[in-house]
Order: sequence, then C-alpha cells, then structure tokens
Amino acid sequence: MQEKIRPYIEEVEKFNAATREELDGFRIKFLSKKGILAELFSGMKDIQADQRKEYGQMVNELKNKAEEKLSQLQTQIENAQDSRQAHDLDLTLPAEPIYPGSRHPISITKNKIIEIFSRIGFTVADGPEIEDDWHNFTALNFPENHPARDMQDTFFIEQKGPDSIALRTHTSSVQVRVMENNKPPIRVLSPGRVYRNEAISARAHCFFHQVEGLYIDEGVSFADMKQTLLYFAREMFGSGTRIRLRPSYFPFTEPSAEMDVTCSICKGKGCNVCKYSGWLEIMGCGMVDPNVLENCGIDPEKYTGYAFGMGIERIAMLLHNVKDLRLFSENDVRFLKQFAAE
Ligand code: 2NM
Repeated sequence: MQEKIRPYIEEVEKFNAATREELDGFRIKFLSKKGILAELFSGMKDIQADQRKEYGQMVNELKNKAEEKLSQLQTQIENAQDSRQAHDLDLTLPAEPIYPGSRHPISITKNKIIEIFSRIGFTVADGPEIEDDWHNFTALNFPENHPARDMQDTFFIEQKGPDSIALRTHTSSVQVRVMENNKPPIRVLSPGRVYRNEAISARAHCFFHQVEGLYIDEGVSFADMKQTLLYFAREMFGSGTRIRLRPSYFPFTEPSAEMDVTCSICKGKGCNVCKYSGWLEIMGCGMVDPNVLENCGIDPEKYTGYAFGMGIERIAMLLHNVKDLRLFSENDVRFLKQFAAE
C-alpha cells in the first residue's frame, strides 16, 4: 500500500501553482469529497489489520502535507496579486493640481479703503444686518414719512411703526451704535453689507456693500473733511487725483455733498466710464446733523463731526473697469480668479 501512497506524497511536495485556478485543481484532486484522500481514508477498512496503523500514518502524512501546501500557495498567490496591484500605481504621475482660492474683489477693495483710513487713526466697527427702526432711521433724523422707510425701498422683517425690524439700508446704523456707546473723539469706519428693495440690473442690486466713516471731536470742520477725503482719493486712485464737492442732501448731514474724483481711466480727458465728463462720483458726505448727535447722546453744542459713505461695488467697478455689478455676487470663478494676484 505504501507504494501507492508514496508517489502522492512526492507529488504534493513538488507541487507548485501560480494561479488560483491551478491551486483549486490541486485542492479538488487531493482534498475534496471525492478526492484522493477521501478515497484513501475510505480504503482503510480493506487494509489488513497488521498494516492498518502504518497505512493510517501515511495517509495522515499525505493529508497534512496537502493541507500545508494548499495554505502556503494560497498566501503566495495573494501576495503576488497585491504586489501586482502596487505596480499598477504610477508614482511618477503628476499630482492632482490644487487650485488656491483668492480674495473676492469686494474684500480687496474694502481692505484697501480700511487700510488707507487706518493710517490716519480710523478703526473699524461692526454691527447687525437686521436692525431696528431707531438705529436705521429715527436716530439718523429720517422723518416719520420719509420715502426711504417705504416698503419699496426697505426690506421689512416686521413693519410695526417705531417697533419695526428691517434689513439695514446703510451702515450708518452701526455709527449710531458707536456714538451711543462711546465718547468723542470718535474716528470709525463701518464696512458691511446693506439691503435695498431694488430691481436687479447692471447698476443696482438688492444688496451691496458700503464703507461709511465718521469723525467726531471738538472743532471738527468741513475743511477737515475735505482734506481727509482728498487724502483718501489720492491714495485710492493715484496721486494726481483731484476732487470736487457738489451740494446734496441727506437726512443725517447738514450741509451735505457728493464727492467726485477725476476719472482714473482717462485722467479727466473724457471716456465712456466717466461719460465724457472727466469726473466720477464716488461718495456722499457732510457734517453730521446736530439732531443725530443729540439722538445718540453727544452734546451738539460741544462737538461737531463729519461723515461719509461709499459703495464698495462702485469703487471696485471704477478701479477695474467692471461694467456689470451683478458679477460681484454671481461667484463665477472665471471672473473672481482675475483678482487672484492682488
Ligand atoms: C453717507 C453720506 C453722508 C453718514 C452719516 C452717518 C452718521 F451716522 F454719522 F450719521 N454715518 N454715515 C453718511 C453721511 C453716509 O453715505 C452716502
């Protein structure tokens, strides 16, 4: 009998397989229900009693060797497959590019304005975008029936007369809070988003951004305002820039003015940006109305001040010759990435 089993043991010892299929053939041949080992075990009963022990030992040896071979080759084939997969990875390929973000042109312009005024002592104040009637209108000397309080101009959250709540229509509401909570001298900027109920077009949007400024102290004059705004205009648009003030009206300032700068595109010669006038309107300004100071707890007999306000979109459009205000809120990266280097 041993002569029958010995060649099987040799076959198992010599066996090698490179694929799962070959190995499976081996398993079926030796270790399956109808395989060689099953047959040898069932043949046990036909072996003479005095040879049965030796027969049994050899069959067991064959079984152990076959099982050992199977598990060894299984591991070997799996490892080979893993390393093949590792070779499929091409580590010399270039990495996926990482596109860095960039500052929004409104932020770039806002930061530039803040930087220019911070050099002459202005700090920045923040406030809520949802405001009450007092801070957005009443404290700022808006009469009860002023058209700006109207539904057509203001997004009301609650419309209940003096208890109304609305989206702020200007950041002057922040200046009111600063005046209520601080003693002069006050030098403060209030940048931020404001909301107005307007039809969206190339020149208007239902929200936009402002920087307003306020300076209050003893003896602050219109001349101080003019010189400060001239400094700002030259820092913002270039040292050759000139300014002019035209009389205007705001409820919170008296006197009030609009400020123009010489067109930075054509240097005052006339172009389509300045509509061939040579001048660009960039902000409103004026001396803070004594009623506003009084409303905010500041003695108008002792203190005077000036204030100004500008739209950031408008300044950014003038600086970069952008023709449509909607580009600033559409977040099209083809537009935004053009400001990446700034
Ligand atoms: C403007 C134009 C003129 C302004 C007034 C005030 C305050 F709170 F002091 F009364 N803040 N900002 C002001 C003045 C704003 O924007 C066109």
